[in-house]
Amino acid sequence: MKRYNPKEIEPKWQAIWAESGIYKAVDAAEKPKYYALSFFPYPSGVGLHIGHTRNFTITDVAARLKRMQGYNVLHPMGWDSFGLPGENYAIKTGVAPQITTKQNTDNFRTQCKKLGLSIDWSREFGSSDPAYYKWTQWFFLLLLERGLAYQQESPQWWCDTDKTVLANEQVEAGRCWRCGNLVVKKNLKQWFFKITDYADQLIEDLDDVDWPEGIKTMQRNWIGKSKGAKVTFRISNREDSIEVFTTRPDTLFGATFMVIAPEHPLVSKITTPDQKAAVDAYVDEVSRKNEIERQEGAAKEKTGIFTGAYAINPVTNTEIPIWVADYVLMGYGTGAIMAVPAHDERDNEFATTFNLPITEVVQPAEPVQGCFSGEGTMVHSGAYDGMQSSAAREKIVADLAQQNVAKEQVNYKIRDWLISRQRYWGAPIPVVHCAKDGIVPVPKDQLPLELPILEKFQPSGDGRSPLALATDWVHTTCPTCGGPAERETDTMDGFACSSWYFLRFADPNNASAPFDKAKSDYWLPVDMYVGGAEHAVMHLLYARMWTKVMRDAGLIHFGEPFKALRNQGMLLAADGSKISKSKGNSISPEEIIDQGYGADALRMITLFLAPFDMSTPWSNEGLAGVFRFLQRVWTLSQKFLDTPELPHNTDAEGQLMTATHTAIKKVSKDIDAMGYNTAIAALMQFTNELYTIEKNYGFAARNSWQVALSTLTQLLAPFAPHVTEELWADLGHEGSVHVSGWPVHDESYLVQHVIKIAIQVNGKLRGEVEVPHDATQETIEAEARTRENVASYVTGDVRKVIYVPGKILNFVV
Ligand code: ANZ
Repeated sequence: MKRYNPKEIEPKWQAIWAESGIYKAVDAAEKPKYYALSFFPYPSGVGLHIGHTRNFTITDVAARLKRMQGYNVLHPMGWDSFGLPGENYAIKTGVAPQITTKQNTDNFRTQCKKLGLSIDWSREFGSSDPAYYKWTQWFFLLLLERGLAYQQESPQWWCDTDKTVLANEQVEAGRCWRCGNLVVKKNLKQWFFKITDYADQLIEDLDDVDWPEGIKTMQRNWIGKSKGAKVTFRISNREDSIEVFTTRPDTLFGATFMVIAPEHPLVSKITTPDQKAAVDAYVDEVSRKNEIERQEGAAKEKTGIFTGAYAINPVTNTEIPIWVADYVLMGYGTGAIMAVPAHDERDNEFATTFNLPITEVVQPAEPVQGCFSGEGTMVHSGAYDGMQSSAAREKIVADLAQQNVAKEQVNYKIRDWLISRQRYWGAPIPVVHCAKDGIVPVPKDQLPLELPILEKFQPSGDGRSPLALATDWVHTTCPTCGGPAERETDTMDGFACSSWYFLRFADPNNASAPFDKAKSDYWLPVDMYVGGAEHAVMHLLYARMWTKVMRDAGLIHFGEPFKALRNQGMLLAADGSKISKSKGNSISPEEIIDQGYGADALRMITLFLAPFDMSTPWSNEGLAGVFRFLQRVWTLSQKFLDTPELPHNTDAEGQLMTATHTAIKKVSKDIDAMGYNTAIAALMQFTNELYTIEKNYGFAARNSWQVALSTLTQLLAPFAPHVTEELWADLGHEGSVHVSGWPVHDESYLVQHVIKIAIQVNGKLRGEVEVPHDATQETIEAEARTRENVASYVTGDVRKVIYVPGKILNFVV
């Protein structure tokens, strides 16, 4: 008998697939299209890790299923190949990132091929290829033309380790998302994309996409739209006034003090001489704290200082003190608040700490503990007393608007996207700076503006990128006036490159445009996008913005790039801890394949351990288990092929057909819904059933066996593409199993001949009877009464019998 040896069959089929081009996506074919995509992988020096394996396999199973179901499938792969690690490696070793990137992508490609992914390799590219970043630069210029890219000096997050600025989205709890070090604010001139112009659309269009709710919520919160009002407070005995942003103008009568941020420009102006020393000391103390200390401190206990100045509450006309405190942030709203300690938690803590007056102005319908921040009935609010707070909110703003004291205002938390980086290994920003003409775009026919090859990679040290050291490259002429000019030396963040790559796969080799509209119209949007959850507010937000810009520029017809999104869960080490290089608990996909388990078993175990979107520990036993399962499938087919014809047997035939069609139904339902682990479990059960039938009847009913084993092979094909391809050929089929069509079940084989009915008395379960599936109510009643446990409760008059066909019979006595 032929033995199962993945080392033999896997490379063989990979070569045949490459030769036949079976996974090539055909542009604009008649068939319906399906575009399945994994997140853009960064080709690191260590090669594929087990997380990639899970990610790529999920997408591959979806792609293979659709291909078998008759779709024209696009399943491409490319590399997010610009980025810091390549450059840091170059600093350490002197090897140019161009060289290491090529080595790493070669390695990634080889490893992906060993996984048996059904990728159209003819569409591969990397974001650091000049032929690709030419168009990233082209998009930069498009944004510039449309007023959506600008350079501005402002305080921004700076990472001292990576020696570059970071976008807000790349700072997590005050730390650099890459290296984990604390970041600092620096005043720097940087490039921004105006993502704020799209804030409303980015919220609204989330309703139209099939994404995990958690990611949608994170995006909504990050954009942070809040409706409220801007209210102006006059300062006593001064010309100046303070503007605040509040979401609760209805609580204005309860504003008993004001708080301004320590960085607020009014602090130095309004502080009275007797308070100056104390205020200066406080502001200085705060400025020394980093953002984390500030947030943590503000959560623990409120600190602050009185300025000595007073403002006039515009509705009560009373004087209220103005304080400085670090729980008010300069970067949000106006950097100043009206404090309503009766109804805002933070203001309440502050008032309690510093003994400031607390006035209730909104009464809850029912008494509540602590500070009430909900809606209720207005009290202590003059003419507004008795109104509902939500109605009073609008009325107060409308009334104050007449005196120019308040106006409606919408605020967003999101800030414009900072995209310039002081790093070498990225796409150069294609503009020059001219003393006469200012910022001048590099003419589009001169793109790509290629990165010069550098010998030294250290950042220049003056806050500029290493490109500043390439003086020959930096000094150029102004495209407008021809005079001397300097090139921009910042490069674009890698997130710019990954904001449109999914479109390039529709037309990867186009030299005259980023993509052909007919091709992108055909292939896009992406039908199924799969990757980790960590990009919730970075890549997934940026790509949505670029897509909307392209739509507005008439380049594409849709506004959302990813119709469906799924996040895979993490694979953890066997002990449940996170896999990390430093812990030395990595699991190497390539080693597992080479040890002899093969790619098919590896693919299956990454999906069998748990639902694909849940994190789960790795299991070597599990791996051995799925390998044994594949071996059992293999052995059964080989044994069948080696067994001579037996006399026909109708029982065997019936059982084979029921098992087969039950499996088709269950596996199809689960795999369609991406219930991969349960689909695999159903395949295992189907295989066990086949073994039982074989034990009882041998391979009698040969035609039915041929159908059963061929069906098993097809149902298993998306998960284990190599072994199924081999078995499909062995079972005598022409062509590839992967384009053989998807089996369809026939309900008539599934009729259960005996069914179980639960018997209840007065709604309580008292027993169960087994009857033919077409038994009448009378038969079931009679059968039930023969059971002692039922009979003992059914004494005397039966008032009613309720029958739920096929399920429950209930005696009401
Ligand atoms: C008075 C008030 C009364 C408020 C009340 C809330 C409840 P969101 O929803 O996040 O937009 N605020 C405004 N600017 C701030 C800043 N720079 N730093 C800290 N807090 C600031 O929050 C808006 C609310 O947060 C505003 O409404 C303001 O407090 C506070 F019962 O005004 B509120």
